[in-house]
Amino acid sequence: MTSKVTGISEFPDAFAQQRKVTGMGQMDDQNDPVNMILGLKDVRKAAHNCAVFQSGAKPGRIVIPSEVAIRETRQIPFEVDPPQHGGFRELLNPWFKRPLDECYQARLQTIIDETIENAFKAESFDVVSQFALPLQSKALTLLLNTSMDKAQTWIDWGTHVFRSEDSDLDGDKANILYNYIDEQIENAIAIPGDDLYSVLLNSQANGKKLSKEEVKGVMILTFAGGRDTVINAITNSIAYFSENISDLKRIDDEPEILNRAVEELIRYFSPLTQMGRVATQDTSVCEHAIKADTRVSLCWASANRDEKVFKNPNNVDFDRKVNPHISFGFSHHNCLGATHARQILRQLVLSLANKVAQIEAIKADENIEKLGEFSRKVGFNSLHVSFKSK
Ligand code: EMZ
Repeated sequence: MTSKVTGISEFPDAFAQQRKVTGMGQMDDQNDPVNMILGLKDVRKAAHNCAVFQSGAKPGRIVIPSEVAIRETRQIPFEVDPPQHGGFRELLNPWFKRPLDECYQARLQTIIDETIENAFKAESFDVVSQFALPLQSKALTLLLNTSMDKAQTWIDWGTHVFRSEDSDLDGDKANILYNYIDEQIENAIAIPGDDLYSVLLNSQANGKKLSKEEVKGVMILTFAGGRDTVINAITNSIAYFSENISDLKRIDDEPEILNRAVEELIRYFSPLTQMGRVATQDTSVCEHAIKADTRVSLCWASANRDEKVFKNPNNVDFDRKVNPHISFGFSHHNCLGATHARQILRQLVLSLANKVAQIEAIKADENIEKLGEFSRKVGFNSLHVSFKSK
């Protein structure tokens, strides 16, 4: 079986040239320009220096594209600086580590098995809307500890809660999420349960009970942060294996390489291109002046291809033993949802390796991010494939 589309497993490094020449890139974003930090060492250093490069700026400003125009609620903990940040993480960490429980994993496996079974039944299907989005939404019911029937509403929202086909920042769409969360919070106040809303409403951080607005801030992040990122990681993995089926077979033969393989895929795809910070004072990065109250970005996608750190950075190498990628961020703000995301990918990739003999790609529409002078393939708007079972 030969694929009708080719090259879809390739995710070129959009930043190579600029990283080598100056280590910095520039882009405008709604008249609030961004100096992009491109090298791994520099990204780590800035991520660590949260006194100079803050996250607790105006809500929405550290996101690129900025969400200042469509969001007033501060997302917690990612738009909060230390020391308050630490108090929120302490509260949230145990909950977001639940994917390590066997019982959670068994429930996730049922969702994954059903998703793959449905894929076998279809002659062909769109991985983004018919595989990755439903899988991400159903898995989210486990993370929130809510009933599975909630997932259909979230599936209907589409891949991104703030972006639509017509607009990168869709205020009407964002309001659907905000209203939904407000309603769920009121329900949890009226009838407390054992879901994340109820748990947060009855919790304290930094010595104070969480306010409704703070609970909303955690919930917006939980819905938005792990959505297109997880969908991209799933879809891109399937695109990769469609052209590298021997790598999938290898995981079936040598399951002990699973975790290493998943980390390498996550490095290569870098599902979140970058995250911003706001400078609290005049400073410099790579001899480039950064003015107080302007934005920089920590460009994870570029850092993960840094040739000073990764040998053959543009190759997917399941034998890469040392892999200090920063796809889940770095330092204080490393991704709260990483355990959940990793668990989905590990169980999914292993199940595909066990069950799928061939993946034929039929039609692909790549999602190219335009970032000033850079164009980066981050995933797919749609990817039609067919699965052949073993
Ligand atoms: C924000 C962000 C978090 C933002 C870790 O990333 O993800 C983006 O997709 C959202 O639009 O609001 O949650």
